[in-house]
Amino acid sequence: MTLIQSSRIQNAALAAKVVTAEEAITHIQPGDTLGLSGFTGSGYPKAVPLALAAHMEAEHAKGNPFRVRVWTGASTGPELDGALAKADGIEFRLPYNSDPIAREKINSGRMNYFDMHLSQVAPMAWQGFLGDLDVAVVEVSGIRPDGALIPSSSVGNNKTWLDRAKRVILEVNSWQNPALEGMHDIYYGTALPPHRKPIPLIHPDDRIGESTFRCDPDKIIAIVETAAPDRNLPFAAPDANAKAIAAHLLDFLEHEVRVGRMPPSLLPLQSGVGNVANAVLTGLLNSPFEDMTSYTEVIQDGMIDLLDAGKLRMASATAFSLSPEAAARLNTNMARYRDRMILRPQEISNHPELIRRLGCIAMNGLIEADIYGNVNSTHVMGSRIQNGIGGSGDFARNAYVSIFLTPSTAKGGAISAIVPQVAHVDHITQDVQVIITEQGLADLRGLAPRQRSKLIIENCAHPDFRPALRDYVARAEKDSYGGHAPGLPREALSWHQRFIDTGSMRF
Ligand code: 0RQ
Repeated sequence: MTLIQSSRIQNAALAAKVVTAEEAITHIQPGDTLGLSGFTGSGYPKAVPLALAAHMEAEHAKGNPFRVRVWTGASTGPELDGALAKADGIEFRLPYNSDPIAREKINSGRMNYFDMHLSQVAPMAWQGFLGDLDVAVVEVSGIRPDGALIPSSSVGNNKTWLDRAKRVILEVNSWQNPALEGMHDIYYGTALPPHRKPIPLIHPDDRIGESTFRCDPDKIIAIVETAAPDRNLPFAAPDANAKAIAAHLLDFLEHEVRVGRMPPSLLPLQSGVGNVANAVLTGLLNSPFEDMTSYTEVIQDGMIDLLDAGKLRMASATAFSLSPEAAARLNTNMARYRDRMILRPQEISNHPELIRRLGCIAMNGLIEADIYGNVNSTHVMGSRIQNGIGGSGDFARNAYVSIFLTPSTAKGGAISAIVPQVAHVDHITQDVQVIITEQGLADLRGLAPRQRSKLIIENCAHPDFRPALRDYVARAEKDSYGGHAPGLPREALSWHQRFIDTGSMRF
């Protein structure tokens, strides 16, 4: 690879450390733990992981095992998770992953994966719970004359990786817009107990930190220059189900405003990943709400549309997750958006204290929910990981109101998203206040399990699956060991077993 030598590196001592990606990876040894930048397909290193994957493949061909432990912010891109997983180079990974090759390795038992709450990654690294961090590999968009690092299109755990790693490799990506400078808010006030203090953030648009990362220059062992785009996958256009889900959500929010439980500008919005979440944001475009804010983890296309329409006053997150079209729109007008967007470390964007204080409206997707309102966000049929819990737990538990959204069926109607009992639990019934499908909405607030089951079945389940669910509940209420949350253990997971055996949950 040739050296680019861009003007993005304005510090002479650091400019002298520019090398090729192939030279940079000589600082990475088998068994090392790497802290990599990257969150939902933005701001991840692109050249070093590719060079490392190629080197691993060459070593594996010679019979020399070369695998590393990988910590990231959340999902990255094919050049990182995809390439390293394909090379069989990841021994262990945390947290959220959406890469299909890595998913396959995890589900085949060849890659260890620790799926954890996104807000907890940095604190647990500081607490020493995760072991030592050998090398940070972090993409930045530039280096200032004083050596301060200008963050890229995601912040994620980069502050912690730069602080904790023994050695640091930087990628300076000149594809990233220089006008990103000033958008970030890097908070340096966190501490370990018993020295923790309240985080001084009262409104979603408060700035409480610095616009750049600090990094001891002596730890920076190599700098690689790149000019490569983020992953930026297109979103599916909202289908009829997504539009119906968005319409039910809008009805609910309008009702909450009418009865005085929310102000007319709502409360800070958190929107999960995926097509349904993005469709919901699009639905808010035609809502009566004005002057909205968001305190969330990713800024998706729908949020850019809301900003453009003047409906959203500002958006706080830790990363972008944009289609190529929205990324181009953002890049062309970055200076205009910069004052209305803030990117923060994920321990702050997802901090339970802040989510509770701000009163966020949490809106997340799910794999399946059960008749009592427990939610599985992660494991298909209880064992096959789809992505990971991501930030959904951070928000669901601490939100003002926690809403889950899903089509009522999956896989062409073969699977019911409403089941007698979830096969894996991510969000317990106490953290799930509203469930919405294209069929309708179940407002579970203040309801006992027997009341919840009726509402979820009648309002949310697909009509094809309602008779079997009603039958299950009727028999459970008669024959269950206990009457509080009636269930029939022998039958509770039989819907999943039927799918595994026949390819369908249908009777
Ligand atoms: O798989 O593409 O192979 O067909 O799951 O499902 O319907 O496209 O929905 O994109 O909104 O994702 C829960 C996965 C939903 C997401 C989940 C299959 C379905 C499809 C995607 P295919 P859809 P979405 C904060 C929030 C956890 C993290 C989170 C997610 C694929 O929302 O990862 O909330 N959430 N983070 O076919 C079998 C079922 C299924 C099913 C869906 N019941 N059985 N397969 N699928 N339901 C943001 C961050 O943390 C970064």
